[in-house]
Amino acid sequence: MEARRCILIGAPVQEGAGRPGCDMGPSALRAAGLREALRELGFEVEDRGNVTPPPPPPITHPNPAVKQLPEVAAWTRALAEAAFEASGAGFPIFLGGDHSLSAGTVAGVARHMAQEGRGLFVLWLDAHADFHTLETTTSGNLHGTPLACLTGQPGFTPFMPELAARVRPENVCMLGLRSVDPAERIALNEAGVTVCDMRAVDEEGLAPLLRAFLKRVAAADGVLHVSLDVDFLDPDIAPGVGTTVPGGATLREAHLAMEILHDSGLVRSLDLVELNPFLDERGRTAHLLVDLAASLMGRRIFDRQTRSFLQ
Ligand code: HAR
Ligand code: MN
Ligand code: MN
Ligand code: MN
Repeated sequence: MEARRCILIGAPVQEGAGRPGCDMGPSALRAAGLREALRELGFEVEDRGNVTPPPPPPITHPNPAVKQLPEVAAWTRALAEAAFEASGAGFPIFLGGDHSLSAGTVAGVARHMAQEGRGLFVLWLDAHADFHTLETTTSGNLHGTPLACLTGQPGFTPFMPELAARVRPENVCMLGLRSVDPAERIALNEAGVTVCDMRAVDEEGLAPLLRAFLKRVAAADGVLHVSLDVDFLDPDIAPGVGTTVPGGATLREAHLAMEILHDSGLVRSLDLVELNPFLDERGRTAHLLVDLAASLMGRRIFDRQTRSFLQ
């Protein structure tokens, strides 16, 4: 891939969320200056615009709670293709859109990395586990399912597009977790996903938890996809999301996570998801996401190694 090229891909998906508004996410992230922030860091930025999904396939699922499965399946197919193409050409940043989009983006990135012989690891920054299957979801909102789908949990075929490459559950780390449904708890107890809930963050600190995971990624010669759900953050600093859960990451914790991720050199792609501009306060959450993305991509003021200010 070209190391200094960022590729922006809009994914205005809202069919997976319980309330409308996430389809405005890509526009808000653009308006908040994502492209300009990346250019300032020295990246070439290619904005590929928004993905358009194919017509929804005629599918229904026996679980009557499930909502808008055909639409989400169509998005997944289109986004997996867009992500596969973009990962070969630069560092893709997927502008959501609700979190159901990650079933497609991560599958596409995983397919590219599999071709290069690199195992893909995923850092899931989220209040939620998003580990429901189509059978277990009770809300029926499919943004509660992508991590189960992309790790190949049972029952997604033949409803969702066949995965070209699945991510091993052992390669996934959830960080920021504080809202997990009963069925997700059962599935996660079996799955082998690394779980860092907010209590672990409180007791041990975010940095050592994240560093332990990054060490595993590096030891396996893997690469990392970061999926950042707005509700990972505390609602006091990030109100522009439909599923706020109190007690999330602070501004400093979130930036520190991004800075550590950048320093690792392991991150190859990023989802910015669940931003709902309709619920935001004067663009505050959109601006915060842009700042966090900039930290992940290398924004710094001081180099602690050389003890000098960066120009
Ligand atoms: N677990 C709940 C459900 O399935 C809430 C899922 C909410 N998911 C997101 N993304 N907002 O993390 O309905
Ligand atoms: Mn590549
Ligand atoms: Mn989520
Ligand atoms: Mn969430």
